[in-house]
Amino acid sequence: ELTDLEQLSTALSSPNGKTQLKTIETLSTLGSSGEQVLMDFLVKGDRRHPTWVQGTAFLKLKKSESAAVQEFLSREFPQGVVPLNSDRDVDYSPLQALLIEQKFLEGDRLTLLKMCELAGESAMTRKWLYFSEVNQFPRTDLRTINTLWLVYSEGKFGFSVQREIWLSLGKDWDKLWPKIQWRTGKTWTRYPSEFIWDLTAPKGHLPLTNQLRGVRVIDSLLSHPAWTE
Ligand code: UYC
Repeated sequence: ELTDLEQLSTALSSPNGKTQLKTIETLSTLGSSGEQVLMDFLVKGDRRHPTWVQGTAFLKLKKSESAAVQEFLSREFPQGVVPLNSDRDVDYSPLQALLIEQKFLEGDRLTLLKMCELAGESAMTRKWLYFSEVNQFPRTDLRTINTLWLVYSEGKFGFSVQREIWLSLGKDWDKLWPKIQWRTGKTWTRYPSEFIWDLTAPKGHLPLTNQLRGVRVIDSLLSHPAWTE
């Protein structure tokens, strides 16, 4: 016969995301025994490929007042749960820190700056991207940026989420914009005040790609081999 805690531990690996989210919620109301289940879950997980479930468990533990939990986190995950791989020596730790704090507006701005850094000096000065630079991005770096967004947003944000929605709409940009609330009717959503900078946003709302210069940059991002190879 399974104890309640064992059942909750098993439910963390349910194929149903809503069940997983509720289970983390429940465990976080059970004090140290619930926290222990969440810590075991993080230790057992695949650290090279963290999912948003691990990210959500990490964020819950981060809020704990227990010294044992905080020691565990600073020993096992001092910077967070996402490995910050880069083929061009870009440091994504400030981005990870902002997303852990759920500072999505600042994280969005830094995402653009980090992609400019990835593209090189001229993009860093320009502060915006050419689609041809995005095409040359290493898969490793785009995956790192995407995983950071995904893992600290309960799976809601990230280029791969936008890509899935875009594909489901037959790659029709005019259908994508209202779906992710970048446009309402004929009106573009105004940057930054009208965008939603928390998890109440619709799926795929963040990160933003400015459409002032057309769709080529977001097309390169969502068509990148990072998502298929
Ligand atoms: N902005 O409207 N956007 C900016 C978006 C458009 C404009 C930044 C997204 C439409 C100007 C980000 C949408 C438009 C600037 C975004 C959006 C427009 C600016 C900061 C919905 C007018 C000042 C980063 C599609 C009708 C900067 C950056 C400039 C900035 C994002 C205007 C992240 C998703 C077509 C004037 N907008 N942007 O790129 O470049 O500067 O002059 O998309």
